[in-house]
Amino acid sequence: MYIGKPVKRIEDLNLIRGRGQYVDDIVLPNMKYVAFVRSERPHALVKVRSDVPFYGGEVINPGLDFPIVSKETTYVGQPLGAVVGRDQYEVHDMLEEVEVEYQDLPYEVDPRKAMKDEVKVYSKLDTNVGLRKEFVAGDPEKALKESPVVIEGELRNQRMIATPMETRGIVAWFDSRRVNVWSSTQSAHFLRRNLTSFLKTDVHAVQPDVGGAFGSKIITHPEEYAVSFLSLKLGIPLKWVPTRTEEMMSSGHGRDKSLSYKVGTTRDGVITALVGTVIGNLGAPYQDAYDDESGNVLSTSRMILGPYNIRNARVEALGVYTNLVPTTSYRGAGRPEGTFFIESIMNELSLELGIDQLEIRKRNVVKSTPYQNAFGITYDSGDYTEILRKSEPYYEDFKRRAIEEGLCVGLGMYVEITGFGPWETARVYVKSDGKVVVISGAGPHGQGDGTAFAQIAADVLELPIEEVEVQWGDTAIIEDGIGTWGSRTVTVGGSAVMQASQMLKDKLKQAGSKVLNVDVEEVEYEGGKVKDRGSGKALDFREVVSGAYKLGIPLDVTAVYPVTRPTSPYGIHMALVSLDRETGTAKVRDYLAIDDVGNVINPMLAEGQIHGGVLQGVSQALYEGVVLEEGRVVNLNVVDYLIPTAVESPRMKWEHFTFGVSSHPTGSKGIGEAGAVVATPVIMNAISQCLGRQVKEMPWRPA
Ligand code: MCN
Ligand code: MO
Repeated sequence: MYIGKPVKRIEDLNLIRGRGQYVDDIVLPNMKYVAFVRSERPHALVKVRSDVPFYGGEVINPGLDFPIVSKETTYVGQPLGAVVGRDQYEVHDMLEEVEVEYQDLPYEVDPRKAMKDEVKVYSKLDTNVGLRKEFVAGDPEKALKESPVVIEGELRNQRMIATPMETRGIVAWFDSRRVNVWSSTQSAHFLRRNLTSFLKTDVHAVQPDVGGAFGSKIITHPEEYAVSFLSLKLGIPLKWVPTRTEEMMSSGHGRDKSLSYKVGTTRDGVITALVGTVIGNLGAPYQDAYDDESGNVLSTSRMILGPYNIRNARVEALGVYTNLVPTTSYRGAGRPEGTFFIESIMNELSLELGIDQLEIRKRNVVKSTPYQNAFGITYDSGDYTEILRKSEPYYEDFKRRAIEEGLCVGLGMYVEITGFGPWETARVYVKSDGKVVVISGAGPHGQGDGTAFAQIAADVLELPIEEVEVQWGDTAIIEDGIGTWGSRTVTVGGSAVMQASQMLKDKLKQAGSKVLNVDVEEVEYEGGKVKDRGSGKALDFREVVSGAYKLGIPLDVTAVYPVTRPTSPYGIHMALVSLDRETGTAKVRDYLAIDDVGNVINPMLAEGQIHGGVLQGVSQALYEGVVLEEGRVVNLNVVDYLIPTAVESPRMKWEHFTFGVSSHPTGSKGIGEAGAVVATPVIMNAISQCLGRQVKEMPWRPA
């Protein structure tokens, strides 16, 4: 059995030997390069004069300002058009031959002001409010009035930049039949669907090796539309790879949400009512980004209730357009914001009422599952009280060390939603030499799901894992697919692999029985062998396979696994933090994650996800965040933006329990985002405990 074991990543041998193939490694004959002229103003009418061939919005999307601007730009960094040249050097020189005349228009980057519609962030909008929805349960106003304790305030979750190791990038080539694209993306299939409808031409999309994405490579970006279009128009292969600064100014930003709240409790800290308004800063009105981010604003609003039994609640969700780069999913996609809001509130209550942090959570936590929260989200399984109990000895130990060493303890609990639908595909086939090939319609890009798929297929087919090869990220090798996001891949994609492997096993049994000349009911499959129960005669795997080929029985199956409902991982994390009273510098001394993600397919991969996610969460609390000056982001490189390194990574420990599984065949729940969902409030709560008051803005920088 491989499931549940720390099998080493099958992905890594190539990558660590420098044999990965990323977009920028792809070179095609006669390939030319593309560079984009980008807006330098947050809101303006533009006129372009160019001494070199220039392809603007009027060429690519006549009459429209998205994906490429025709007339009116709505954020700094927005692509106004492209130039095409011999190499990266020539195209960047060519950019200097393009002159842009701006006629400035009033701009607004603050969603609270943009909501008033005094300034239209884009002239074709009727209102800057792009999304407005209310969630209500019980009678929150009455409950609030009757609450002996009421706290109120405003929490801000700052604008972030995903910043994966590899930037975006695309190569596009029209081969006279279809447009072939290689893109640093989270889904070849999603990209193919979008490009096909934009170009009205058949598209073959490939996701080569991808150096991370963290949500920023889900949507189809303006540059991907433009480069594909130009390759078709010019009939030559084209490549675009941005500089790091370009990437940071024009790839989707994340988070940027606030909550103003009123929360009522009993005297012993049981929440009786929650009333609030979530405002999400959508940035500019680019439809592809809106389709992604509006869902995140709603998810924040519905998940504000957290793992707590809150029955009287009203949350108004607002998504507001501004003159900033559009926001899109960033690791956790709405759940980190919701978790930050409710966990900050919990900690504030603990400080206000003088009730221990763990104790106040115990008093509010959901008592049994399945549980439907007041806004209709189902927490499918698990035992929330039990996980708090399990955390107690660790918490006591942290508290003792805090006193001894002059440190502070922060706590954060979370529940989230993973394993989104609508479906995922998997294809499994056997070559005539007996090698099994597994193909997924999802698009892992660093997580290691390929290894998990191999584990699953090897277990179902009862074969050594070395016999299984895993492929993904190519629309030509499997009919369709969804992608990798929302911590769905091992659960949804893995369940598809499980089903396809079972279907293949049935085929193998069928073929084996034909070769043995007995009824299929007479044979059993074990360890890759097909055995006739009556005579005891057995065929080994290779004999079954070659027999199947000779008899004309295809060993090639595809499963489409439909998702009936997502699943809810949950857990409790804690940190020991030091705060220098003179400089204000906070440091994370120790970090403990306790999670229940149902069945764990590969504990090494799962723990790795917690490490990465936690570091990103810690970094949101202490380092990262865009700095704005006059409508533009000014910290657009990894040094000024403060991307954490190994030095900033705290010592971490991971404990996991399985108090409940998901309803999917794998029984797993996602873990790809959990660390980033909860780590931020853990750190902010530790700092707040040090200070004796709740800090409501991030990052906590010494200044
Ligand atoms: N896993 C497991 N058992 C479980 C859950 C997960 O063994 N019960 C393992 C899986 O086998 C897989 C990994 O943990 O190797 C993550 O699986 P899963 O939780 O299904 O999440 P996804 O594969 O769908 O990954 C998406 C998630 C998201 S949404 C973001 S954002 C993110 C993240 O993954 N971006 C990442 N982690 C990232 N890690 C890397 N290296 N790069 C990114 O861009
Ligand atoms: Mo994601």
